[in-house]
Parts: sequence; C-alpha cells; structure tokens
Amino acid sequence: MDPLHKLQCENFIHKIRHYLITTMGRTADEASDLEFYFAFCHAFREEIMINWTATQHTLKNKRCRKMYYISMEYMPGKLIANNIVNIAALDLVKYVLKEMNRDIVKLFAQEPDIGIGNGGLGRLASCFMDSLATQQYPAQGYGMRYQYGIFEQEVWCGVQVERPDCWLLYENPWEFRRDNFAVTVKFDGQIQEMQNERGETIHNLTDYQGVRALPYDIPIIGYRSTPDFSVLTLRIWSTKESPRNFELQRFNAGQLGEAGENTALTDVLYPNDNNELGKRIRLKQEFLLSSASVQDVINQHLRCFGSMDEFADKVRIQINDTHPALAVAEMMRILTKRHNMEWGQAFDVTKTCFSYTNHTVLKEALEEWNEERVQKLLPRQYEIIQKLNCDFLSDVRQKFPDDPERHKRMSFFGNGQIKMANLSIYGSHHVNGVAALHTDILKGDMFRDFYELYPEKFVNVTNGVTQRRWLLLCNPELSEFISERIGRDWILNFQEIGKLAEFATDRTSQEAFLKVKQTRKIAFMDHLYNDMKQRHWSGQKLQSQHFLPADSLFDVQIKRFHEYKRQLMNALHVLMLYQELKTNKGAIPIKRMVFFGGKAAPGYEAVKDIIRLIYCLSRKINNDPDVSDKLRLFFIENYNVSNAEMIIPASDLSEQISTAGMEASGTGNMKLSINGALTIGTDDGANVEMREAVGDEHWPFKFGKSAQENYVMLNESAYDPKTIIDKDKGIAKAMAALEDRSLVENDAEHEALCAIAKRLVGQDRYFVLNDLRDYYETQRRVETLFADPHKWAEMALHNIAAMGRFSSDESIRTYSEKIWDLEKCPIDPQELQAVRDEYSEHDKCRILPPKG
Ligand code: 26Q
Repeated sequence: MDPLHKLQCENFIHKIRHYLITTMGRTADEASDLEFYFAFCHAFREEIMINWTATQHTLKNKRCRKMYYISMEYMPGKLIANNIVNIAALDLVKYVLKEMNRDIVKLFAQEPDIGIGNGGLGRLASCFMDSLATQQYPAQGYGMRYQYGIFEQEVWCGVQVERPDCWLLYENPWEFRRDNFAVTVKFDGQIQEMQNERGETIHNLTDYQGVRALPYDIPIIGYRSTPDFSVLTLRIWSTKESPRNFELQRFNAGQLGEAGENTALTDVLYPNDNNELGKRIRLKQEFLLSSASVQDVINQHLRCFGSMDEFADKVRIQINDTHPALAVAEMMRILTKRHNMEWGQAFDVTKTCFSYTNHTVLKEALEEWNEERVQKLLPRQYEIIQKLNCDFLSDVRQKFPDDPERHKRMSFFGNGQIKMANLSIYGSHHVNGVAALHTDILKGDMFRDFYELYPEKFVNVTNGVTQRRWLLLCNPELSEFISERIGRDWILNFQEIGKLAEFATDRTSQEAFLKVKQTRKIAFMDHLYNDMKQRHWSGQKLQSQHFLPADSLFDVQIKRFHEYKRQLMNALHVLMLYQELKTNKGAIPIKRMVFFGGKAAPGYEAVKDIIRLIYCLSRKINNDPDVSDKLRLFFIENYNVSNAEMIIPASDLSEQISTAGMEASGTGNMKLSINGALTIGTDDGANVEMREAVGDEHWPFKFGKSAQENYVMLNESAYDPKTIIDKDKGIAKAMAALEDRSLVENDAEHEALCAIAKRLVGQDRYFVLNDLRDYYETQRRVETLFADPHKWAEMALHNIAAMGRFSSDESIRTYSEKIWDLEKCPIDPQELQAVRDEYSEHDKCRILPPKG
C-alpha cells in the first residue's frame, strides 16, 4: 500500500474511534454493530463534506442555470455501499474494516432501506439523482421525508399483511436538518382581494393554518475515480417539528384535531401505485411539497442573484408526474404577490421554468382533485387556477373556434373536479413521456387535444437506470467479467458496453458468464434462507433443500402487483405447466424456479387474490414429488431495492408481460437485461426500444397482441374470453382448476380463486386469456433455448451489449439537451482547494494532552 493510501486509512480509523468516543462514549472494541455503523457513517460523512461544500460554492459562484427535480417519491435504497463505491473508496474501507476487525456485510446490514416511494417513479427519481451528480449537472432534488415509507410486506398463508416501515427509528446518519431553511406553508383561511404595484389582482389570506416545513438534506454523491467528485442535495421536507403554537388559537378553541393533522402531514407515504384516491391529506401533502419547494427555489435564487431579473433564465423545474402540479399555481402566486409581476409576465416566467413528465397510460391514474376541496383548502391557488384556465381556454378558442366539445374536454375543470394534467401541460414548456411508445400514446390518444394545440411541447425521453447501482454495485462478478474484456469505461459511459458483443460467440466468455450467473444464484439462495424472514408454504423457514440446483432456469417477475402487469398470466402459465407435468413428466426439458416479488396496494383486492393464488400454487407444486424436481414456485416477501439487488443478478428470464399499451416504460426490464437475463415480453413500454436495440434475432421471446390491436379490441368491445376457453383445452383445464377446489385448503382460498376466474371471463380490460396461449408457446421456446446453455449465454451477452442507451446518464443528457438546456458545472478546483484549506485549519484544533 502506498504511503498516502496508508495515511488515509489511518486517518479514517482515527475518525471512527473519535466518533465512538465523542458521540457515544464507547471504545471501538465494545461498540455494537449499530454503534460502529453510526461512527463509520459519521467518519465517512466528513470525507464528503468538503466536496459537498465545494460543489455548492461552485454552483453559486458560477451563477449557472440550475435544475430542480420535484418528486413526491424517491427510492434510494441503502446509501452506504453506493456512497463508498462512488468515491472509489471500497479498497480503503475493506482495509479499515479488517484493521478494526469488523465485517462489511454486518456493517451494511445495519442500514435500513430508504423507501420513500412506491415503485418505478420513485426509483427513477433516484437513478436520475445519481446520474445528475455523476455527470456534474447543476441540480437539486426536492421530496418528502415520510416518517413511514412504503409498508413492509409479510405474506401469511397467502394473505398480504402490511407492517409499518420504521426507517427513522434510529437517527439517519445521511441526513442534515436545516433549520435555517424552514418555510411556512398555509392552508385554509379567508381571502381578501387586493392589487399589486402593477394593478394585478392578488390575495391576502387571514385566519389560515400555518405549517412549518423543515428541510433535511441528503448528500447525493456522484461517481468518480478521482477525489474531485460532485455532491448534489436531495432536500426532503418534514412537518414533524412544526411547533404546536402555530395552531395556538385552535388549541385554545379546543380544536386539537386540526392542529395535530398538520404536524402529521409527512407521517406516511400513500401506498398506491398508479391508483388515484383523492384523499384530503394527500392533497395537503402535494401542496406542502409544491409550496415549500417553490419558496425554497426562489429563496436560493435571491441569495445567489439578488433579484428576480434572471429567474426565468437561471431556473428549471421538472415535476415528476402531476403530483407536484400545484407548484405551477404557487409560482404564479408568489411572482405576482411578492415580486409584483404582471400576470402575463409571471406566466411567461412560470412557463419558461416548468416542465412535466407523465408516467402513466391508465386514464384512471390521471390525478383529479375535487374543486370544492381545493377551494376550501387552498383558496388563493384556486383563484389562480381559475384564472389560468380562462387564459388557456381563450387560447383554445382562438385555435379551435366553434368546437365546444373540445373546449369542454380541455378545460381544467369538469364534473366538479380539477384535472391536474391539463394544468401541468399548460404551465409547462415541455411535456414528456417515458418511452417512445408511451409518448406516441400521449400524443395520439391521452393528450391528443393538447398535442394538436401545442405540438412542439411534446417530446420523448426514454427512461434509463444507473449502471453504477444496478451492475457495478449489485453484481461485482459480472462487472469484473465485463471490465476484464472491455475495460472500465462503461461505468461512466455505458455505450461502451456495446463492445461486449464481440465476446458473445466466444466459448470461454460464454462459460465464464454462465459461471458468474451460478455464483449469483447461489448468493441469492443463501440470502433467501439466511437473511430474509421468508415464510415457506408450510410455515417453516426456507432451507437449501427447498431449491433446485443453480443450473435451473430462474424465472423472475418482480414489480408492484397490478392487474395490467399481468402477474396472473404468469401464474396461469405455471398452473398449466404443473398440469402438463402431472400427466407427462418429460413435458419440459429443463428445471425451472419461478419467483414472484412485489407489493399490492393495501386496498387492491383483485391483486391480493393473485398473491393468494401464487401461494396456493406454490404449496401444491413445491409439495408434489411428481413435479418438484422440475418446477418450483416462490413468492419473495417484501420486494424492495435491497432485495432487488440480490434477485436481479441471479435472474435468467425477465417477465415483462403487461398488456401492450399499458406500461408507460418499465425500468426493471432494463435492470434485468443489463444483468444478463433474457426478456419474455410483450411489445410494451420500453420493451419496444430494447427489442429494437438488441435486434429481433437476439430477442427471441416477444409475444402477444400489439398496443394497436389491444386498443381496437377495447374500443370495439370485441374481447370474448369465453370462446378462448371453449377452443383451448389447456386453458380450459387451468380455468377449471381455479374453481374445482383442487388447489385450495379452505373456503377463503376458494373464494379468492373463484373471484379470479370470474374476473378472467368477465370484463377483463387486461386481456389475460387473449395472450395466454401465445405466452405459453413462447415459454416452450424458452425451455428449448435454455437447454442449450452456450446458445443462451450468447443471447444474454448480446442483450447486455445492446443496453448502452438505457443508462439514466443518457436520459439525463436528453433532458438537459431537449428540455432544460442545461450545461454541466464541474466542481471548481480552486473552490475545492479553498474548502480543503479551511478544513485542515480547523482540523488542527484538536488538542490532546501530552502522554503520561
Ligand atoms: C397519486 C395520487 C394519490 C396517491 C398516489 C398516487 C400515485 C403514486 C404513485 C400515482 C402514481 C404513482 C406511481 C406511478 C409509477 O410508478 N409509474 C411508473 O413510472 C415508471 C417510471 O417512469 C415507469 O417505468 C412505469 O411504467 C410506470 O408505471
């Protein structure tokens, strides 16, 4: 080890001991794993604080344009390993831990997952933060510090039980409370019309409820092999510390309920993915995020620039779906009220700043809020939305006179509801979908009227994932395999991964790849029975003998449970396969283990029934000696980011089987693919672009009706599941098993399975049976290919090699070019040196008494 490196290690050890003593009163040998973890994180924090400070100084002094990403959800998972890897300190840390006789796995296990999001949308936001920091863009994220994130899932006898996610039970060493940046957010109250200096109508609010929004900052560390890495800020809001005396009047009047409600605003994340509820507290949460973030953006800008003159030039705000759409109205209010702008000028500024990403094709998931509720809770913003709508409709009338139907469709108001997407589109300079197909659907169907009015607003930015977390970090063996062959440039430039294609037909590479897979499968199985409180069908803990050997096919569907994602179709295939094997043991040439993982929204009974079906099937199959050396089925409890990091590298087959036209993009598809899984999938979301990138020759398992065919089927109500069952014996047999009690052990299970059968033959908008036969036949082809491991490996290597464009680095570059017009702003070396100097001065302050 070189002397500098050695010094760094010693220094780090000093710091850990320092924190143990000064903050916990413990010596290193007596510290528990948890105490050691806290001391370790505090020592690590010190290493990155200099760069964090210097990054923020640079952004301020260079006066560059900055992008603010506002999202109700983030899914960072664990930060510790990511942070270590991103500053290239893994070797150092390993050495330190060895010196201090501590285990790295135990250290990482102390940290809870940060799961302040539901699924795809939140995880995308976290991948974007990583890519923004790594590529040194001037940016910041805003979010919510939910005391309880996405619930912890347990499955008891097939029934999902939701447990609270207590991720803040202990202090969070990665967050910094920023009292000096707290802001007040106002709800309710009476408005009084006034005029600003320009004669523009503004409102004064009295008798309102004030809530103190307190920000906590989390450092987002960009990847870099040199010590000049950038650190961005994720600022999350909490109302927990809002003083009760904000509500003194109400306390005195005995209205304790309302007072408590406001300090509880950030208590829980709503656990619904793609499913709108219209709950009052959710509206308050959305406004809290919108208002606090807009206030903070303006305050930051004023601190840096001194006036609002350059605001429109220097600020870009991306809203992650419509959840923070009220930010548009709040911006208008502050610009007209505080900064005395004319209405028209204020709108120009607002529209220049904002852009909006849509993440859904499900019409029922488009956000609407009850008009009266908004008027009561947010009287000033309500007036502003009304006025914006008037302006907007006069635009519409000008372009499309004499088309009252169109005017009605496009209005922000209708049926007593406010349509947040309509407001978001009007208030933004750009609107984007998250995959090519999705953006086409937005233009041609969902937002067609808007596209006809503002064609230039609509752009596509295909989603991506960060190869740092989803390959480098979670699959060290595959990373090593790749780097040995094409070097390490892929970590920062994922297009480099294309070079791997050269090795696809190389037999040694194929074998090495297969070996990596096996290693990851064994690690995953170990994890399943050692570290997860996994309940087997019988209630006993999983043991190694419950699994098939590591050369069997690992068939994986991991994502939120939703009818459109069609976990049910996968389960029906497993059932058909089981029935097939019962009559003919030689029916399949390979061994297969099917894994499901994912949470159901607590009130979503239709998919809770599907979890129950999977449970019944796994009990049947895993317990049946006739088939269980060929087929096994598992439900992985509590699918989250950390579990994903174990499952994905172990996967062979990636199930991406949504009803075509319904999955906006999907991002799990990309994560599985860069880890060498082959996709069995419909032509939906980003699958389409993945197939195009890979080429049909190496994308053998496409199946199912197209989005266009499904669209026609839906509009013409032409779907007739009963004839499918009549014509297809295999499907009929599976359907019969749902109702004949052969899979169930009690009435509750029977009811669940019958309910599933009923939905399948009723008004099934997801067309499960329509694609089932094609899916089944495609699965037969999966088996044939998997029986030839070298051919399989060749295909997998081609798939990995073609994923270059699905890095979130690429998505962020596209946003920067097409939407934000944002330039990179690397840390200024002089700034970095200045902070370092100041820090080392301070470091000399430690005074120790002489020895003896
Ligand atoms: C809205 C109102 C009230 C309560 C909850 C919600 C809510 C919360 C979360 C609505 C939607 C969501 C999440 C949506 C989501 O995750 N969409 C996914 O976004 C991914 C990233 O773009 C895509 O890859 C997926 O296709 C899309 O389903």
